[in-house]
Amino acid sequence: MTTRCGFAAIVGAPNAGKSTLLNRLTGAKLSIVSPKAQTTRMRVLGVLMRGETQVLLVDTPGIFRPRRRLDRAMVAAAWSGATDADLVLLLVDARSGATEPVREIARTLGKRGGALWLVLNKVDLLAPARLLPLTAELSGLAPFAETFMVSAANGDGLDRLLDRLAAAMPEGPYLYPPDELTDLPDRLLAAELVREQIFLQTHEEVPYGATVETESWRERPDGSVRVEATIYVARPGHKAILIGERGARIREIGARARTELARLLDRKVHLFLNVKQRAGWDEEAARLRAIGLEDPP
Ligand SMILES: Nc1nc2c(ncn2[C@@H]2O[C@H](COP(=O)(O)OP(=O)(O)O)[C@@H](O)[C@H]2O)c(=O)[nH]1
Ligand SMILES: [Mg+2]
Repeated sequence: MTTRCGFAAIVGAPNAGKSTLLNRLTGAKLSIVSPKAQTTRMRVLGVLMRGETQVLLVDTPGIFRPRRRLDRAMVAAAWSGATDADLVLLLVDARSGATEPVREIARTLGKRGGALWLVLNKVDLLAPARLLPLTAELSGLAPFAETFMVSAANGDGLDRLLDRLAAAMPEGPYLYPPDELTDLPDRLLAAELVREQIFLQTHEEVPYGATVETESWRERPDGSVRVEATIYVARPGHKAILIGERGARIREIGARARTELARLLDRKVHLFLNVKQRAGWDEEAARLRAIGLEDPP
């Protein structure tokens, strides 16, 4: 039996729907999603099987102009995801269209060479007539070998995309066990699910100023797991917001994250959250490493 296996990286501007696409294609909530930009901070791998082919799909942080050390590490992780891949998918929010950041990413990808496909996402939100001019405009910026129009939200066009992806993978042995969904360690997954709730339940700078680390992970004899996680916030005011009135907010964050984690792990979870203030965590190499990022030079 000849097997195929390769890496396909999803890159694009923040909010294009990269994480939604990864989750939809793998059928699992691997990468956290929120309506806010820059939710994804690290590279997340999804393992997809299509016949005798293993597609290793890589979700990346959005590409934008970085300011903080954290932002630089996120953008560096996105570009390195693209560099290591056999194929790069530029995912574009078709409703926002060819914005200047999208054009810049397209031009950069075009110059780097390598196999490049264009995927227009969120086609559920706009009239089909707008898609052709957009395709033409973007195609002028980089040599896309193929173009797809999809909705990561409702699944339109994804079957064809997955078929083409599988056919494009090079021959080779599987790099991951076929029944594995991701390379993300459970501890990191737990921290990410807490961070997702922070993105969904708090506003303005609060989610951007917070990071989550799993401090302890204890298997219990009854098959459940006891997880303790710390949320670090950059500002004292943010701590009060996260905790909420009489602890209501942090309880709600914990309750929802626990439900999601229990579903993904398929076991009972006890989740305990602490909130600590730690000014400047987003400039600390150790904090970046803790969330799977390498410190950029
Ligand atoms: N209507 C619609 N919304 C989408 C689609 N794909 C993603 N979204 C929404 O766009 C927002 C950003 O999605 P996310 O996957 O976090 O984008 P990322 O920053 O590129 O990873 C979320 O609110 C998603 O629910 C789509 O195909 N259609
Ligand atoms: Mg994302």
